[in-house]
Amino acid sequence: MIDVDRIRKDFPIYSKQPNLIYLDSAASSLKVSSVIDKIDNYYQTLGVNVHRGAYDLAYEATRLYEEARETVSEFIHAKNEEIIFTRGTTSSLNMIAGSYRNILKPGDEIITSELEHHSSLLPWMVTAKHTGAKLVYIPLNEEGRITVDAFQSVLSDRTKVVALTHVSNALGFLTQIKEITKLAHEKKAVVILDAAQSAPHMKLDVVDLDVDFMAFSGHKMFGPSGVGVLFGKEALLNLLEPFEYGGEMADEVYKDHATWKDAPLRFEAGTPVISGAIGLAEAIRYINKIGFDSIHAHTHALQQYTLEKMSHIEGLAIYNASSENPVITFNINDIHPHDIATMLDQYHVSVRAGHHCAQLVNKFLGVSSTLRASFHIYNSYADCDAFVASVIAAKNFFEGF
Ligand code: C6P
Repeated sequence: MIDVDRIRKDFPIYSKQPNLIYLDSAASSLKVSSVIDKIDNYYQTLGVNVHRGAYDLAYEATRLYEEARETVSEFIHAKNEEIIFTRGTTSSLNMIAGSYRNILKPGDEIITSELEHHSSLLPWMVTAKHTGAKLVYIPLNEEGRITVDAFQSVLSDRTKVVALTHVSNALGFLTQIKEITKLAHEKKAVVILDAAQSAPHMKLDVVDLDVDFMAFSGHKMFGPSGVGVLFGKEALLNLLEPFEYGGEMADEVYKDHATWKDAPLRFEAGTPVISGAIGLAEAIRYINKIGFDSIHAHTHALQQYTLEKMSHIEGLAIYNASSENPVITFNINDIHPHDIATMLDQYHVSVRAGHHCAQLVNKFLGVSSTLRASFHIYNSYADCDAFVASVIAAKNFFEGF
């Protein structure tokens, strides 16, 4: 059971913004004080580079950085060699799609979907253009979900890459990725999973899911912005060309050629995101302490409670009542979502409005934009009540014109 009053003491923003009703955690979660302290401590007591210096401070910074890698690898059941620290999900997915420009050939197929965030779609769209490979979309079902059957209908011997979202940021739907991966592997295709929205809400086990690559960001899971993770199976990573070239990723350098280290350093050219990695590891320790069962029970209950209250408001279109992630996506009659969001802000309610960097979802729904409320462990039933009251007030206000 989550005690929200107790949890809020871990998030310093609430002491500075006591009226805050934050329902935009799918964009970025609030930050936990132990993470902020850990980052502060690194800068206050170390602040030096890793993997380079032969002095105590450098050894300690390296120890903390590599300990962070171990925390991440345990979190998703990977090996340390399979964890690459990046700038975030976007950079992780761009790295992989970029490296496949050396591998894909005309006629090869990349399976994707209209549910993708632009960070999962656009890198592959550009890689397809560069290589002559073809983007193939899984037809979504009526509700907007990817089904295993629909995936199977587009899978073929030409499929080389399957790049899919685990949980849609716009609708919160969960993809049956384990089943999809099994089928993709029968065709010898690699599976790249965008776990930006699932990592903050559910246990991810890369051995169980068997995906080949996976990406997520620190800032959506109580950690810092500017850091993320690219997981890759060790054997595959070491077959890929490095994505960037520079410090600490080369083995031997000659005048006319060079050899590369193995993963993960092969893919971490230059000074890495040291404080970010250390902060992310602390965020993971915090999540482990709370536990995904409690996180899910609490946020699911808030989602159901809010959906029930919203069902009594006339003129509301809710697009994802069955969503597995705690996200409610909706519109109110013909009122523009940005007007509603601005009005909700008057009631200290923060939600996201727009296309959520997933324009194909809106095209699928036949709307130009939507409102999205998303929940996490610091949200209370009082937040839900205030949100619903503000939606009613905004609706009444705009309908009065
Ligand atoms: N979605 C949202 O409001 P970055 O920005 O690199 O940390 O994550 C990109 C990204 C990739 N995939 C999914 C499924 C995502 O949800 C996001 C980020 C935020 O929905 C900001 S656009």
